[in-house]
Amino acid sequence: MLRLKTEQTNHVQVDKPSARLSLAFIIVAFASLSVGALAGMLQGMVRGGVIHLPSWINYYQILTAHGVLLGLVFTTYFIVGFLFSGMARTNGGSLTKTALRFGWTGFYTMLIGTLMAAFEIIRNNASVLYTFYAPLKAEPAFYIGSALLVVGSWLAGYGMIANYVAWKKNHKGQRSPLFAYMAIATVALWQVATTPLAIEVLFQLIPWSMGWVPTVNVILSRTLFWFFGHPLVYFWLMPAYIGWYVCVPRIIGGKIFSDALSRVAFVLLLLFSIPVGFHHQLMEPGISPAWKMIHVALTLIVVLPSLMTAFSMFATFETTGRAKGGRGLYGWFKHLPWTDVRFFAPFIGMLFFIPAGTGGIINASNQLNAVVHNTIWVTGHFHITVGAAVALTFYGIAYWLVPHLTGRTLTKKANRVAMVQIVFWSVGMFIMSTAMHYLGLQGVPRRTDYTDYMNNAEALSWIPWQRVMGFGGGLLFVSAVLLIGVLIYLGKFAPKGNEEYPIGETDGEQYTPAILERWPVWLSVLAVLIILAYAMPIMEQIQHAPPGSPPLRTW
Ligand code: HAS
Repeated sequence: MLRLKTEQTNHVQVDKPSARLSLAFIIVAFASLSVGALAGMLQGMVRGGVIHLPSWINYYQILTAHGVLLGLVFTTYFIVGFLFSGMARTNGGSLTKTALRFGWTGFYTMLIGTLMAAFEIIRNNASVLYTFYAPLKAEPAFYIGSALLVVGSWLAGYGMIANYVAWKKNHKGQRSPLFAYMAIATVALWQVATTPLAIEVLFQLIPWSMGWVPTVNVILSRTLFWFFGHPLVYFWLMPAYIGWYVCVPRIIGGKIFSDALSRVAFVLLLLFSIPVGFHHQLMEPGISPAWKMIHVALTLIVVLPSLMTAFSMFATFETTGRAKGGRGLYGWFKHLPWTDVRFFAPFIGMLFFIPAGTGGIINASNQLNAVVHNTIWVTGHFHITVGAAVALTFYGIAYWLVPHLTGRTLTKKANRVAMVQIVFWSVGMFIMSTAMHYLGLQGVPRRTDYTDYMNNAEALSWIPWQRVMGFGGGLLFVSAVLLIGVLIYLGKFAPKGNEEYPIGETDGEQYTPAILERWPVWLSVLAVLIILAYAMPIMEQIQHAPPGSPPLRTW
C-alpha cells in the first residue's frame, strides 16, 4: 500500500505556470554562474601570477563581480526557483494564483535590482566586494539595486507563504509536506535576517553614498551586515539540506530517516543561525568580549542541526544499502547508486562538508580565529562550504529539476557528462581549497591582488601555491562550462518525457509533534534570542558611536 502511494505521488508533475516561474529564476541563476565562474578563473590566474589583467579592468572589480554573482545572485535565484518548484510539487503540482503573482513581481524586482548593481560593477563604480563593507563606498545605484534584490526575494517569499497558508486551509489538522515546511523555515530565516541589512542599506549606506550625510558609523554598519551575513550562509545551506533530507532518499530508493528529526533540525537552524554574527567580528574592536563570547556559544549550538543532519543521512544510506542486500559493516555502501549524478553530486557535497564544518568550528574559537581571520584560509573555508557542499547539491538538483520543468528527461549520456562535470568540480575545488587553507596558515591575506611585496622572500615562497590555486580555479571553470552545456541540452534538446521530481517519504506513519509547526512559538523564541544577543551591543554602538568615516574609494 505504502509503496503504491509513493509511486503515485512521485508522478506529480509541476504544471506549466509554476514551471515557467521556477525556470525564470533558474535561468538567471545559471547565467550569473557562468559569468561569475569566468571572473573566478581570471582572478585565480591573476593571483597566481599567470596572467595580468588589461588596464581597463581591475582585480577588485572582478573579485566583486565574482562574489556578488556567485554568492548573492546565483544562490538567491536558484534557491527561490527550487523552493517554488517544490512548493508546487507538494501542492499537487501547482502554485496558487497569489503565489504566482508574488513570484513574478518578486522576479522582476530582483532582476531590476541585479541589473542596476551589475551595471555599477561593470562601470568600476562599485568594487566594494560582496560584503560592501563601509567605509568603501559604491555608487548609490549599487546599493539601491542590492536593496531591490532583497525586496524582490521578500515578495517571492510572501508568495511561498501564501501557497503554504492555502495548503494548510485545505488540509486542516494535517502535518504539512516536509518540503513545504522546510521551505517556509528558510523563507522565515531570510525575512528576519535581511531586515537589518535593509536598515543598513536604506538608513546608512544610501544616504552616505548620496552625500546627504558626511560620515557612516562603520562598526554599526558591519554589525548589521553580519546580523544578515551569517544567516545568509544558512539560507544557502537549508535548501541544500532540503535536497539531502527530502529528495536524496527517494533517489537512492530509500526512506527519510525521521520526519520529526528533520523538522527539529530546521527549527534549530532558524533559531540559532541568526544571533551569532559576532563570530565574523571576533577581531574587531568596539564589541566587548562578553558579547563575542555569547555569540560564539550560540555558534557552537548551531553546529548541532548539522550534526543531526550527518547522522540522519548516514542512517538513510545505511538502511537503504542494507535493504538492498548490503551485508557486514560496510557492505551497504556499494549498494548506493554511485553512477547516478542525482545522488553522486550531493553525496560529494556531503563529503566536502565534513572538513568544511570542522573548519567552521576552528574559525569560531577566539584564539584560532586570530590566526586565520582575514587570511585566505577563510576563502578556503567558504569555497568548500558554499562552493562545494551547497553548489554540488544545487547542481545535482538542477540535473533532474531542469528536465522536469521543461518536460524532458535526464538521458544516460547527459548523466555521464554530468558525472564528469562533478568530478572536475570536486578535483578543482579540492586542489584550490587545500592550497587556500595551507596559504592561510602561512598568513597569506585574502582579497589581495598579485603582489610579491617588493620581492620579500616569504611572499615569494607563497607564489607556487598561489599557482596551484589558479590551476584548481581553471578546472572549476572547465566544469562550469560542462555544467552549462549539459543544462542547455537538458532544457532544450533532451528527449521529451517525464523526469521524476523526487520526494522521499518516511517509513510508515511517524509521529511528529504538532508544536514543530507552530511558527508563532518559534518566531517568539527567535525574537528573544535576537534581543539577548544584539539589543545591548547595538545600543552601545549607537550611543557610544566612534567618529564616523567619510567615504573611501581605494581602487
Ligand atoms: Fe562559515 C566564515 C564558522 C558553516 C560560509 N563561512 C564564513 C564565510 C562564509 C562562510 C561565506 O566562526 C566568509 C564570510 C566573509 O566573507 O568574511 N561556518 C562556521 C561554523 C559553521 C559554518 C561554526 N560557513 C558555514 C556554511 C557556509 C559557510 C554552511 C556556507 C554554506 N564561518 C565561521 C566563522 C567564520 C566563517 C567563525 C568567520 C571567519 C573569519 O574570521 O572571517 C558550522 O555551521 C558548520 C557545521 C557543520 C558541520 C559538518 C556536518 C557534516 C555534514 C556532512 C555529513 C556527511 C555525510 C556523508 C552524511 C559540523 C552534515 C556520508 C559519508 C560517508 C563516508 C558515508
